[in-house]
Amino acid sequence: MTSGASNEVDLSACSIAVICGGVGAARFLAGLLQVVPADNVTAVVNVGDDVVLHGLHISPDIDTIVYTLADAVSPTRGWGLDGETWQAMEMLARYGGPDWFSLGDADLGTHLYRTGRLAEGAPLSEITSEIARSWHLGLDLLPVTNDRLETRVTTVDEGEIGFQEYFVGRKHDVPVTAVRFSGAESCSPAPGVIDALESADAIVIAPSNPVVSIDPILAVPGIRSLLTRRADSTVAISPIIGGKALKGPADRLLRELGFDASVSGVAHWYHEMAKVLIIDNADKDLAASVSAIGPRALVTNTIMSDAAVSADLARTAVHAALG
Ligand code: FO1
Repeated sequence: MTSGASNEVDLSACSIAVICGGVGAARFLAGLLQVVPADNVTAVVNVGDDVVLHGLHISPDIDTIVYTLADAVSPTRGWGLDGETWQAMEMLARYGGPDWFSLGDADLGTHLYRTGRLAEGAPLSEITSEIARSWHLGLDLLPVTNDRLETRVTTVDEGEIGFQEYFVGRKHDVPVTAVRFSGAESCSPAPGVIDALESADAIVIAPSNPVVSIDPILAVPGIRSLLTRRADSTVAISPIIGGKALKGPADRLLRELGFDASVSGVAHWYHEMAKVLIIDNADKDLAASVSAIGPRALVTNTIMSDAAVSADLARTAVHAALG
């Protein structure tokens, strides 16, 4: 266990790939872009949360990262746009249309654009880079695959439902017995994903939900074996702090699927593919048991309450991966 990495390496020359889910990953990327040039960074993003509603293709994890890095995200929700209006949803509700998944009027513009470009035959990766470019994000933003990949959740009382039906429709407040990623076995990594993960000096698994945000990415053929082969350059950040997830159902999903809802459970989850697991100060007493499971525990502040903490966490993670 070390209390932080030495800082002698010049990060401006390092290429970094980040395995990303939604809100936690977006905050981490915002910290990372304070400490390394954006064009050194590639984000490989989960698309298992994607959903087609009202005929529109919605990519929540991609959009959460775009809006966060563009400093346009709603600070209270962590997703969607700040200063949003909801007239389209109100009109939909007037007609009794499905309004359980809140799509703001400006946010709808993103889904209209993405859906229109998909209809023209553009791959999701091309559309995502068009969207990232229009917000001047600078980093490479890659969906893990351009193919269909859908996180499906089996609940005790209803059987298998879609991820957003679970996460939003039922407020992730129903017990889960299984999670699967429909389409995983036949999908392939999007252009640039394998190259980025093969060539990155450092790989960071962002503090996202291991079960439903990181695992869909690992389920894409070739990704898990690549990260396992490159474990020596890979660091994971625990999204579980003091046995709890800061946001979302990561703790209860780990428990419901038979893992400890703790940094030890996360260490088991990532032990093959990360040489270091960064855990929060709140879990310093568990560092020895994390290191005994596999990844070396590195204790620091992982609660990204402001830009400075996010930057420090990013700096610590990259130095640990390079170390
Ligand atoms: N999360 C909610 O809890 N309620 C919503 O109504 C909701 C709408 C929504 C619309 C666009 C978008 O990009 C994200 C949205 N999210 C909403 C978040 C979404 O469920 C994400 O998948 C989660 O944040 C998990 O990554």
